Amino acid sequence: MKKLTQLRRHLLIAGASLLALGGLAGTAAADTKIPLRISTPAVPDDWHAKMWTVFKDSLDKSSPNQFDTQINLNAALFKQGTEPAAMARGNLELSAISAFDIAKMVPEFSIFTAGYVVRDPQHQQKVFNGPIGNELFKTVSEKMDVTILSTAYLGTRQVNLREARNVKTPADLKGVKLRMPGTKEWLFLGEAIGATATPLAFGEVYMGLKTGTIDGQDNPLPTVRAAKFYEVTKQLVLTNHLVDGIFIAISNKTWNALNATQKQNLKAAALAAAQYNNENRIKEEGQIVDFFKQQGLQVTTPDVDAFRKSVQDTYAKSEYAKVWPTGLLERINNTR
Ligand code: KDO
Repeated sequence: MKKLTQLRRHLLIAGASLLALGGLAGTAAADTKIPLRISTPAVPDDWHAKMWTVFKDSLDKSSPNQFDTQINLNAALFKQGTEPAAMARGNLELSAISAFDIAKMVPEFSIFTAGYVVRDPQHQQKVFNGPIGNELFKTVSEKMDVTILSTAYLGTRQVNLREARNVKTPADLKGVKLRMPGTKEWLFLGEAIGATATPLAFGEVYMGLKTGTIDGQDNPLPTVRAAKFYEVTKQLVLTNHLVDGIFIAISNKTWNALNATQKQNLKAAALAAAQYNNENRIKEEGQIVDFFKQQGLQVTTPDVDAFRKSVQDTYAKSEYAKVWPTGLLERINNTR
């Protein structure tokens, strides 16, 4: 009887040790996965939020058990605009950064923050997937310590007002407190279209519109839908003032530590994500106006040529244009 109890105790101890070993092995496997923390202010229902799931799925398929992809939306991990610094410090692996984020560190990139330079999403892809993109992305890597993997179309920015007004030219936006993201390049764009630009983080725009601390905001129409800005505004003015892009970028600390196959798979995942975003966003932009009309918004078309002329003149005379490399604007214009 005593022998039997002793045997049982031995068996129990052996079992417990095996379990512990199994647990350790499990932890070791998880620890060897390369963490890919992603941070974006995008709201879950927007295409450039959903594209990260496409990115994750693609990577899990091509490189099973190698990456631990963690998607953080709504600026839950890093505040809007602070992602590039976090990536350079090695506190964040991936994000989709704007031309405005890049222009802070690579001044010539401000050419893509200027209104009416990029013509449409196809033009955007040709510019960034060709020699211009290659040259500029090399400088981005050197100066910002991040590698751009693909270019996603954020959409064409439109003016969205809390109270309807007759807007034909930039002069008609005089005195309108238009929210822009909080950097001087963004504020300059808001002023260039004729408004009084005021900085506010994306996450605070809905409340700003609801309470009236701002008179309007600008964003692509799919974002106006996804972030529900249509609930607290009465008008969309189709200025088409910026064909906006965001760049899927990875910290060089992470990128340089990968082997060639991992790099290839990561690049493929970023291209798949951008393609998913681009196709869906372009399709939605083509049919979304009816949705806003059904929601009771006025959708009006201003004199876009007057906006284009005024905005292009404003940029041409600005400090920004002084640092644009000679011939770059022509090269962009001539990209077809
Ligand atoms: C915005 O704050 O208006 C903006 O559209 C700027 C973009 O660069 C990007 O940060 C975007 O917000 C967020 O991803 C939310 O859609």
